[in-house]
Amino acid sequence: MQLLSNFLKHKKIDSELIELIDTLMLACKEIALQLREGELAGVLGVSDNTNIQGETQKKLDIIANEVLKKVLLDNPIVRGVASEEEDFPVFGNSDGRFLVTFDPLDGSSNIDINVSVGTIFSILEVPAGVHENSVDLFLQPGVQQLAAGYVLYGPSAVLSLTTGDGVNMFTLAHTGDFLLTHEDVTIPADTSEFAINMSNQRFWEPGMRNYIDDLLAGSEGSRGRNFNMRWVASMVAEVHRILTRGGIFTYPWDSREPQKPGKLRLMYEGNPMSMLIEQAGGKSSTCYSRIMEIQPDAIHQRVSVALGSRNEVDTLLEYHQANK
Ligand code: AHM
Ligand code: MG
Repeated sequence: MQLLSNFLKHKKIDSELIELIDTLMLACKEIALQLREGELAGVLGVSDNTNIQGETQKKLDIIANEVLKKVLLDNPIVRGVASEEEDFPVFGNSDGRFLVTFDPLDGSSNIDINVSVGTIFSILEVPAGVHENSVDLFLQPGVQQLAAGYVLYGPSAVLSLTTGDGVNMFTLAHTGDFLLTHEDVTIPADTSEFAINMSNQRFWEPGMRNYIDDLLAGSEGSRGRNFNMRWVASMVAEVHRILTRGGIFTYPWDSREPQKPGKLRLMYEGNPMSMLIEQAGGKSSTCYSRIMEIQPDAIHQRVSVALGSRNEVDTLLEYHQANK
């Protein structure tokens, strides 16, 4: 089995990008250790803090954020980082080449019940000739990502990574190394499995409501077959399932906060997950357009997300077109 860094060298990935991915994995290994200790390390439960989106931070949200920030900014190739848990980007070496955005611990409502969570990251390059540090450096569409991925902290810790040439998975071994365990991941184009928080049904647009109604009608409805449902409430776990066996995941716009496009964040969740899904042959959309082509105008911008098996996402888009 191949080591992550050897695999990337073999693929002729830029050596500084390999160094950055190694640095990220150093932080993720530390987070994996803290998660494994759980209650024993006194890291479960909520803190007294709220983040910029008004969510109460878990102790482990804060720990994971601090670990990633410190480890990344200690490396001079990093110009700056932007985190779901920080109000503003934080800058490091002014000559650094890379920008990293991350959700330190996605799905953190699962921490206290010992269910899978994950770290999601996206790597961008500092635009040429820009010397001033500002949030604008980060506001690049997803198509400009150099690399993206997540580490799922489940029964085993797994890195799913793309550098723009397919998706590969690496499992954290007891030696502390990430070893290649799944090469060239491909998502089946068709699926009979969907993931959505059904409790929000009454707040959805008609297109989404009609689409889900037809899935629930199963073999008696227009789709002519039965569909199964999964909802882990941890996007990393949902995307991992879809990369492994196909499926569709959506967190759509809903009428509770009509001015916001959805719950998930473009820079920390939407873009990196879209790059992984597209690189594995799947499709990712807001239900109307490609997520990775959105020009961001704010670092904590929200986005409506529908991603997974290509043909099923296309079907969902047709429902939205028909109900516009
Ligand atoms: P978080 O980044 O604050 O953890 O929120 C994102 C998570 C996703 O992982 C998951 O898909 C979704 O929120 C679950 O939402 P809900 O609580 O509505 O089920
Ligand atoms: Mg989060």
